[in-house]
Amino acid sequence: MAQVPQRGISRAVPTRVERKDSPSVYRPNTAQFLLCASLVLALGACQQSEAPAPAESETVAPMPDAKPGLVGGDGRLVLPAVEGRPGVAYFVLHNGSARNVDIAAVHIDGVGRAEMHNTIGGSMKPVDAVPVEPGKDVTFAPGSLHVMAFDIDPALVPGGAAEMTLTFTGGDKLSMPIKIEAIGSGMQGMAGMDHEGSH
Ligand SMILES: [Cu+2]
Repeated sequence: MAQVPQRGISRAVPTRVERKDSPSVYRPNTAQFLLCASLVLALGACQQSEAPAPAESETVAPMPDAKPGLVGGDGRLVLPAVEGRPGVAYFVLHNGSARNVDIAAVHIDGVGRAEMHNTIGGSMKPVDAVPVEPGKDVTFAPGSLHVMAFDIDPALVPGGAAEMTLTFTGGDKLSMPIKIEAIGSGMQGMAGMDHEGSH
């Protein structure tokens, strides 16, 4: 007679394999991603997508520029003392081309809106375009030309970096890295400037 061997364990053991269908979401460094995205726009190819993130000790160096002869540098975004207020960004642009150029717009990744302003006689006014002659620099610095940064992403924190893109009249663009800084000793130039109510 056939004896069915009695297995020690008769209770049904679920053998279903836990298949978590949660996709393994790869979250690239947002700044890197945006940087790359900007480069795609600026260069037409993401040539540096494999490059590791720049070392933090590395000083801000001019990025490859899309518009020959134009070099941006010294970019920094100073965060407001109080979240929700506008920040201010500074940079230097060198026009090494043989032509006049006009900065028509500024974009900063992580910033909802960026406006070029000029401070004249203690008050500031929006600037539509900033001309730069061949061979000359234009410097955005406290007390003069500056970029007001509205609606700043809280992800932008002191010590971090972002990407700033200048758009020139005619549509050419130039991107450069900018350092994120806390408001500090270098900011006296903005003291007393009230950006509220005017925007
Ligand atoms: Cu301003």
